[in-house]
Amino acid sequence: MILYDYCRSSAAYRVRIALNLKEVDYQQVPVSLLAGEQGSAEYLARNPQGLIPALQDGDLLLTQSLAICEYLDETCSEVQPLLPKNPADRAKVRAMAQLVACDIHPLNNLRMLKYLVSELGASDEQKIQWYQHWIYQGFDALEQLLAETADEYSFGGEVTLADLCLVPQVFNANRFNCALDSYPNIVRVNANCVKLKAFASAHPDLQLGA
Ligand SMILES: N[C@@H](CCC(=O)N[C@@H](CS)C(=O)NCC(=O)O)C(=O)O
Repeated sequence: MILYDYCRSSAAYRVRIALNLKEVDYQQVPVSLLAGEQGSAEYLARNPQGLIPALQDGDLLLTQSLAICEYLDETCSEVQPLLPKNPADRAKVRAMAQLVACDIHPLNNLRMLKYLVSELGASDEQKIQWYQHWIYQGFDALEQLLAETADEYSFGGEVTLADLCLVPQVFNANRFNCALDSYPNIVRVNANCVKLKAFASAHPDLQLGA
């Protein structure tokens, strides 16, 4: 498989963790967000949204990190399931994953931050305030959900899709100096996950182009 990737893309970070957990051999092709390569004609042919990641599996080209993670889960179902078996539990795990991927991350995406600064004239300080605001609002809710479901990981004692979203979001929160003291469940789950090899080797600092 080929992952069109960027080291600090948190959506790609989710997929790197999934590929590692599933023990899939894959090749990384870096697409630099800093250089704007996501907007090149070559990349737009792979993902018309101009967003990273995209995953190529033979002739199949997939976009959207959660869709890719679920594809990997279904096609490599014998290794480390990412979703519980029970429908109610699956819905809870997906809700935590989507809280991060659909309701925090898009508000703090690069194109959003660029628009705030270049089109709406936000200062650097306002940009950081915006970024932290949406993290805190999302983490307030996630912390409450985790209080019900978390043990070692977001949903009990097994790694799930929720953890694949939580860890990159905590990485972003730390990059933007968010105070995480009032989120003991988030901090604990993150610390447990990053000890695992699949998470550790997906870390942004260890990727091509980092
Ligand atoms: N919902 C998409 C989001 C993908 C996304 O926003 N990727 C970011 C990097 S984390 C990106 O490519 N941003 C480019 C930009 O904002 O111009 C997914 O989960 O794959």
